[in-house]
Amino acid sequence: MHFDILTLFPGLFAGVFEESILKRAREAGLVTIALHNIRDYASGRHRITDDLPYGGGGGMIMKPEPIFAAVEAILGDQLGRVPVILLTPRGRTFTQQIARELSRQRRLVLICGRYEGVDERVHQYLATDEVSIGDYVLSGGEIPAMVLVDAITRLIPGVLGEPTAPFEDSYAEGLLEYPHYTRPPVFRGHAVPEVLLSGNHAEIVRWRRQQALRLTWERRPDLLERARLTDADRAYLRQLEDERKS
Ligand code: 6GU
Repeated sequence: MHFDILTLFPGLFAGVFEESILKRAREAGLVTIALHNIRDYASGRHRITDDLPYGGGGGMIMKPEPIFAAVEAILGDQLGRVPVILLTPRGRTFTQQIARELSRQRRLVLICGRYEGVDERVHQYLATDEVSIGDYVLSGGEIPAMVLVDAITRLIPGVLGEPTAPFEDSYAEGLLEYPHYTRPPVFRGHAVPEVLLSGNHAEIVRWRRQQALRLTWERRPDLLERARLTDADRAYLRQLEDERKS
């Protein structure tokens, strides 16, 4: 996967791609990331990238010309064949499903908008997709772009050690994850659940599944509607409902 990230603040990305899984994915050649400063594509002595909004009002608006020029220069004859994603609060809300869909591309362009706004012509005639990472206000699309790169990279075959690992993650299965413990067996009087020390693998699998179901039922019952559930899962959830009533 190749990511082209267009931003007015390339410095914000320093470090994020240089540790842990992203670092290893890049070292293995599974992911390449190019940061492009939009200002380098602005014309004139001052290389201005924003301007006042037509119609008045506060805030500055990102001008269309430097953003179009950057995408056209970066993509060349690939223009029209690579998704161009604008990070903006009005985009579709990013989910694991969208991460999976985007991970199947070989190249993605990510445009980081600033919150005050991006000229509407960029939304309409340059972006092929618009993505938000949730219902809260950020100063710009840089952190959202990092979120996309991280979530998508984890799904690229070979990035995580074990090929099945991402599908065990909470949202892939549609449930929150079961609780994890490591040594020591008793920490400040709080013991690790007995079953995990029992060596009974079938019991451990059953306990973890039930814990995942209980956590999801308590905290994110909305997820249960789309989760893939077995008959045993449904029986356990009915038991939880009955316990709640009594
Ligand atoms: Cl993509 N941009 C901004 N500015 N704020 C956000 C966002 C994006 N997603 C959530 N909040």
